[in-house]
Amino acid sequence: MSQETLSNLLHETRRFAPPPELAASANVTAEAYEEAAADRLGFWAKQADRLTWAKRWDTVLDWTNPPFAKWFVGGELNVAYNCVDRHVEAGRGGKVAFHWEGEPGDSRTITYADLQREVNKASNALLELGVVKGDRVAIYLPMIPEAVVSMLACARIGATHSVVFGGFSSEALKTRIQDADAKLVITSDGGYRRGKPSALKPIVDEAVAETTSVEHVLVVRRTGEEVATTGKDVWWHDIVDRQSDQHEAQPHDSEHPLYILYTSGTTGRPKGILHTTGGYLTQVAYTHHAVFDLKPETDVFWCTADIGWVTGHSYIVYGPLANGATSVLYEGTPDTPDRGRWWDIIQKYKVTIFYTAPTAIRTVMKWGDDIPAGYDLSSLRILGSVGEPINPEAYVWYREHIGGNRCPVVDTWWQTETGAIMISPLPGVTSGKPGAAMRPLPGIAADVIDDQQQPVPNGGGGFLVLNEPWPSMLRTIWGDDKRFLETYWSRFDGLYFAGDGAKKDEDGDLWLLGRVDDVMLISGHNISTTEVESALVSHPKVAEAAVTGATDPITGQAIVAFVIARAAAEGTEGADFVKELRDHVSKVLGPIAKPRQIMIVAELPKTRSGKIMRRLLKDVAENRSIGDVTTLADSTVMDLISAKLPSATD
Ligand code: 6R9
Repeated sequence: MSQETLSNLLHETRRFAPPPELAASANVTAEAYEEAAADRLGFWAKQADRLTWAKRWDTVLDWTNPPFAKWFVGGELNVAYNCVDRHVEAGRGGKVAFHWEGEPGDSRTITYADLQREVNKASNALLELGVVKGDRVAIYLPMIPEAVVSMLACARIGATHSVVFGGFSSEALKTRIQDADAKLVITSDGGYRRGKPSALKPIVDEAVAETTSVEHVLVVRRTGEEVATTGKDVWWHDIVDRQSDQHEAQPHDSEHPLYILYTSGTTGRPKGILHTTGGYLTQVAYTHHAVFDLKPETDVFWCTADIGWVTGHSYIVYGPLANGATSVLYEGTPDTPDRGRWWDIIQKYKVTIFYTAPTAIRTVMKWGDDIPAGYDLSSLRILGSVGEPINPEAYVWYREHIGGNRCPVVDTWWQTETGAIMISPLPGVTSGKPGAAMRPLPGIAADVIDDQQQPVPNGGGGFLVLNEPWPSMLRTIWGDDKRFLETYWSRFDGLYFAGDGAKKDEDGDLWLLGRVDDVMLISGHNISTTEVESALVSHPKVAEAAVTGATDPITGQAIVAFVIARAAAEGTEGADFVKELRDHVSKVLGPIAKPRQIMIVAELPKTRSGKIMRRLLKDVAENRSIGDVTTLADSTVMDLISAKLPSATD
């Protein structure tokens, strides 16, 4: 039996130092780590001063009743004022807040002054519809400016928003409306996706018909397609457009509920993650400033996430706007009208900071290097990654083919629950290691521990935990304190357990190894799916890989891999290729990690936010009927993979 909690098989020696000019003018230097270590709460108080408070707080942190934290106790502020009005008051009303790009090619330029008028009008419309402070509002919209305006209008009047991703079913929308007891739903006739209008309103009608709390449905006209109307409907252009563009923002308590965002994790009933006001805005503003080195005067920031995910909340809306940034907001998919669309947008708006997910990076890698090579991407200076571990090879590809070998890549680890980035390089400080999220940010305390709650030594792997409360932490699961305690605070005494495995390398830097539920037990060794996937992706013909453990009579579990080949690669079928890949993994990680079986597939099952659903692959690998596929982005993917099964054994 091995002593380790989680094996450390992958050894990566490449290093990328920060570009000297970037380091010389970086927003945050290495001193921030020392400063925060010397006085963590003082450090966060200083960051809270980036915001404009109507009433200053009395106490930075109240942790007398853990894990129920209160940050900036007694303080009062208005989030919308901080994100919009104060920039206009400072004379920056003419600055662009969003370059919005519709999928069909239409666009809108929205300045901070425009945003202020729109948010004020929407706030007045919500009030006319009877929404008051403390009410919940469900937002089910495509990536159009009204999505941002709706969120800010809620924040302004103190209504708590619950954004539901526009790709979710009416059933998912219904349960979220019910759980939050939403009074209003904001939606649109539809949005554009893959070159055609995609309707949303019928989905809302179906959901709302089965709920009792909703009084009105506010509908934005986006596609102009015919929609059925119900007695609850109000058109956005009928009610919002005629409102006054003046609205005086009232301050709200620092712990006032800002939003609920449902996260399903990999299994189980969705959890309504609750975020509040002062601490949340402090940490999203600080991390956006620090991790992306944002220079609001010159940068153009683009986060490709959907507004329905936490990444969209924190790094499209609240962080960038609190910092007065100029951002890109794009409605559609990366391959409409062709696979160059994202690079075209970067070229058009001269994007300087680009933040996306490993799944997207691996997809564009699969499509081929020649596509981004056809565009001018020289405006870029920093690249970010979020959502999954980034495989070293995908990181290096991203750095080279998108970043022209000049831009640091920041791999940012965080969760819906943490609200903001927690572990990440600092682009002007850290020498990046491909695949590593590196260190907790200044002011954040994280560690990797074993099952006895002891920190693992350098070189060891285990459970990622957060040792101290942080400003943007979730406050509870909406309506379910007990589940909040059980889910996050019960496994280790006094620590927040994130559900992820991680390792500390020889220098003590952190590498994320995926969800601990996915860890495989092979002949007594705990092997992470991430390391085997990264080894597969390091083969030049492989674009993407997903790995799962399947029951095995000899080794307990055996490794089964699903691989997508790069489009331009040749000889990617048949037993020879499979053998080549098995040998490759064995060479990179050691014979213990050699997959028993490899299937070459065209697609992998992913959640709508792009995370691989290994649970479903395990069903295939163990020849079971396939489990719940309702959270899959494309439910036909599993049929394709299952059909591969008979010929796939090596
Ligand atoms: C922001 C977001 C959270 C889970 C998290 C982890 C995975 C996110 C990661 C990462 C490795 C990174 N994750 N970022 N794993 N490296 N840089 O994605 O929130 O949708 O709640 O997912 O995503 O497993 O626990 P959310």
